[in-house]
Amino acid sequence: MAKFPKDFIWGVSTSAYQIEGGWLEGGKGLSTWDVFTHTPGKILNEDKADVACDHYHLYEEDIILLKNLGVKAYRFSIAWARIMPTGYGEINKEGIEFYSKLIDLLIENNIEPWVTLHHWDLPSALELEKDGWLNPAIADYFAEYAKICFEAFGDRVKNWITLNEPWVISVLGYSVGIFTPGRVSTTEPYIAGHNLLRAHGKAAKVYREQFKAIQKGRICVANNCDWREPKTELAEDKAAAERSLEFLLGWFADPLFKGHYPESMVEKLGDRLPKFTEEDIANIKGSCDIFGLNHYSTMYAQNIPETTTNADLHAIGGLHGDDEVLLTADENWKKTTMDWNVIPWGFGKLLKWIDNRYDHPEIYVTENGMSCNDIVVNEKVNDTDRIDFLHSYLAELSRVIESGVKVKGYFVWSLMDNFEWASGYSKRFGLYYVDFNTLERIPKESAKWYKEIILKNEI
Ligand code: PNW
Repeated sequence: MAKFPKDFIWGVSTSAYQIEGGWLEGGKGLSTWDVFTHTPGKILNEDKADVACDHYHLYEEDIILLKNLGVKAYRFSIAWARIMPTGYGEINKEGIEFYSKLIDLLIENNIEPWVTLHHWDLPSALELEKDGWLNPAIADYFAEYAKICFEAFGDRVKNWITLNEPWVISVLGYSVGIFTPGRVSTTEPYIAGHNLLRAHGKAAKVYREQFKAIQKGRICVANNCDWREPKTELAEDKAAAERSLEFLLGWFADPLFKGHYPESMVEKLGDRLPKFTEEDIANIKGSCDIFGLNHYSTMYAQNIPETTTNADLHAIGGLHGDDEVLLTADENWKKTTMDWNVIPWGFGKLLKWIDNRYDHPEIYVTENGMSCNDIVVNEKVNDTDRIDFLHSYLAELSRVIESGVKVKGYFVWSLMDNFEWASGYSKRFGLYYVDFNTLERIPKESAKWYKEIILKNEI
């Protein structure tokens, strides 16, 4: 048994597009994900999130679920197109009112709102008219939107996450093309990534200069990172694992915490990696009050020859070859239904790597969780695999905290089953089971288990 620190923040996470529905309601504009899911061939089973969990109508019920879990914090995202239907210009009052009511109700129930400003659902007009994240001007549109949110909600919201997983937006959206805007390019991922950092920087500057002194909140990015374990003891494989982490997390966290891209990226990418202006650096460097981490899995890493093309890499099961690293898994490792490896020690190693590389930041695990084959039997979902997963990852987390790494909070992905992007409704991550026909929510065994952990504050 290990105790967690007294003020440890226990939470759960969701995102707007994955749970809200109400895609044409309340004055909302279309987002890129609305358009993408309505494009044949993009999503498994042609699933769409027009209704999703219908949280837009059922949010009061969902706050009761949160209350029943006993979480101290709830991380959700704001749909930019609900606040600004085209992403710029006109403000939609109904959208502001929706989130305002949600925030008030959370606070009434003693649940801290943790708000993500952008969890991938870019207003479609910004994509169509302005080239989305490829256009440097997006940073100003984002800062304007962020300012409206700070103004409307910042009296009550004290924890802001500007962006969710800029790596996923850049790589899955602009290199692999399985997420919006569905592009396949060797240069665009780095332009999009660059503009995502610039957008965060400008929004953070607005917060720092115009709101922070009065509102006294904190701001950060939620970056995703899995652990990379060297496949062998060979120096070249150890270097490959390090390089893989740099291309995954360092790409975004190095500029945010150190003010420049990792050397390995500068070297390997040459002219494909854009350069920051002095103004960019002033906005970006040191702009995060805390370190947000979404963590799911671990892979082995080994060096591959520089001559390997992306096509070669895809043929051997790789994703994105610019780091010249081959990722593999041990066939004995336990896997989730996403095919992600369950390796709790990788979580611990990653947290120590972050602590060391970024000079001991306060870390919040803004997402961690497992997709399982959940089924309802006699009104129960006996998700023992998920309980084992959460137990082992939290036990690892408590050891890491014990060793001095400053992890201050943990959010399970996710409160309830929801729309899992390109996988549609085929993957279930929730502590609550959602029947997508009746929209009924049923607590899984893991929900009861998590509630106990929160109550005892120990694992
Ligand atoms: C995250 N990867 O997505 C997102 O923040 C959530 O919206 C999502 O539902 C959750 O994790 C589960 O997938 C990721 O390829 C998608 O490494 C892909 C990756 C990582 C995270």
